[in-house]
Amino acid sequence: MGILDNKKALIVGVASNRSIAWGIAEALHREGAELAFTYQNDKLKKRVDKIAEATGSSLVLPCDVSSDEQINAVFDAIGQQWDGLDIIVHSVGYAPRELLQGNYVDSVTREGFLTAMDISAYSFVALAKGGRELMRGRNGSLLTLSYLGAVRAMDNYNVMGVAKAALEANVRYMAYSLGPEGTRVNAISAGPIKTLAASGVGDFRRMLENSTAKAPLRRNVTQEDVANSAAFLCSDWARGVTGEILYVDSGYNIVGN
Ligand code: NAD
Ligand code: 0WE
Repeated sequence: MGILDNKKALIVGVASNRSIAWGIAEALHREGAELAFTYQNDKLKKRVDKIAEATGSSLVLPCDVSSDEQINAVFDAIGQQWDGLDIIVHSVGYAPRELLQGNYVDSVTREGFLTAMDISAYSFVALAKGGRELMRGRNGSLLTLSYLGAVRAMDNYNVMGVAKAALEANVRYMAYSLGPEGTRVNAISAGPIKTLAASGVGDFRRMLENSTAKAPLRRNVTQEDVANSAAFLCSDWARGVTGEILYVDSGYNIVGN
């Protein structure tokens, strides 16, 4: 007996065994969900195949979220295998690397800004659009991943902070829009975790040390911490929760000094 028995979930954003999406996939599987996965490109296919196998999934589909054709193809394929869909996990973010360092106003460009918005914010509602009919009327749950840089100006996070702010507003508007058909929409704002997306970041070790020193729990969060909260938000135990940003960050965000 798991809290996600009989639920069908699509996981978008696995790139390695350190990906937050990988941890979420394991937790959803543990709680009884049946899983489908997407991979961004052929380079990542093997890794995603591996976790799909580990979680008994045979639905592994290509999806670069900048392509509406690929998004539509994903839901066509799911519709052929499943009678509906209960959960979409969106764990995707990208901005050109040069924009994630130094002074924000110096480094930002029109093109980089639009890319960050497209991949990190628009893609969440694009997936919601694509999956809408499969999810309608099933008490479904959409979940995305955000970061504190959405609501605070933080060194180097720059244009990603602006994109995460748009993502969090997206959560609220999507919740308002899809609530009448029973679909909930939430985000987890996670503390820093060493993943591929974090490994390109200068000073990441300093950030981890800073959060262990300042966070109420005096430790960094793990993939498992985020994954267990994700399982809750996707489950019927969270039936009354929508439009919410849940901080899973050892309490770092509440500290005022
Ligand atoms: P990750 O590198 O493992 O995952 C990022 C994913 O985005 C990868 O799977 C990559 O394939 C995917 N992606 C990027 N561009 C894409 C595109 N065009 N089409 C399809 N997929 C694309 O890193 P992660 O840390 O697990 O990141 C997952 C999410 O968690 C991101 O939204 C990130 O902003 C968020 N987050 C991360 C941290 C952290 O410290 N690691 C903290 C808070 C929030
Ligand atoms: O959201 C993120 C990661 C976002 C990210 C990371 C990269 C690195 C490689 C988006 N795009 C790219 N593009 C690349 O080319 N996090 C919350 C992790 C993260 O990234 C930071 C952080 C933290 C924390 C960037 C600067 C400062 C802090």
